[in-house]
Amino acid sequence: MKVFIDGKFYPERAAKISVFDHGLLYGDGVFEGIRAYHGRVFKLKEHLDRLFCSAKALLLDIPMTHAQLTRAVVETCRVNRVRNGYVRLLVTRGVGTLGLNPNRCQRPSVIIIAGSIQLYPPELYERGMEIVTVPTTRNLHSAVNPAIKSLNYLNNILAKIEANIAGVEEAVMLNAEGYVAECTGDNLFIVKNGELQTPPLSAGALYGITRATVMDLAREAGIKVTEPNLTRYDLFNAEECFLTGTGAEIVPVVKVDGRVIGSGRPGDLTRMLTERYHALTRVSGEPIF
Ligand code: PXG
Repeated sequence: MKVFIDGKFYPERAAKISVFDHGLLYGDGVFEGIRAYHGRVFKLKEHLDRLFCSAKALLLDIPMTHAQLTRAVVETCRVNRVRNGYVRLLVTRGVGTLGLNPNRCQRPSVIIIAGSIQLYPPELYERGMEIVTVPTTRNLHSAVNPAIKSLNYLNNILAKIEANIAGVEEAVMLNAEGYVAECTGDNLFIVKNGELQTPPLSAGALYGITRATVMDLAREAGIKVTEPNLTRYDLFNAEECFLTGTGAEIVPVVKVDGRVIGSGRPGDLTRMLTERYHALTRVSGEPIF
């Protein structure tokens, strides 16, 4: 594997950054997780737009343009012969001193890794997943805004650990008001009266690119989509429930906090949207070869 660091490709073993990089010392930086399908980078423009928005919120100047990053991501897939895979793009604050002041950092670093990802076993997509609500709430907008895809993922990691302790793969995170926000690395949807519902971004969800894609696909199929505040009660009484994310794609959920959702099997609307999502990945994206 060859890793892109600041304009050059390095063999995996030589792909290293300084221990004085504030990305490591403080989690000061931003990232994107992107997928390639069938020789195309899926939704690359949307991922780069979100990367620039995350960086802007942190006053982090990305030392490359949108067009340069597009070329670099495609090139990283090409040199690694990744046609179906996963791209991790990071921008760190760069090398600084042992104090948290970012003004002491010389220049942000851009790192691009192209490899593969399999978050959950394939059977889980057939049978459906069990999830639980966890004690750790989603970050407040007034603290670290949950819209920022920063290198500091401890809020989500704590929730993931709590899910693991409960013996399940994924956690439902509520916000400080008790409304459903999202899961640790995925957005959450339910089906109610045949309509699709997902928490509003103001509830503390990431502006998920898979979320937006699924909402578009549902509307194209004539399904109404709304973004109301949701409580745990709404999840328990949903007809269907599923999660969306670049890594996870679309995961059916069949149990929440011990309550069986709908029939206890992946629902029809979930299956239909999954098929449409995979069909879209076959025809859309930035060509690699
Ligand atoms: N919420 C959070 C907190 C995320 O980190 C999503 C929602 C889904 O957003 P997208 O834009 O991907 O639909 C994410 C993204 C991983 C991994 O390694 C996690 C994500 C994406 C790719 C890989 O666990 N999370």
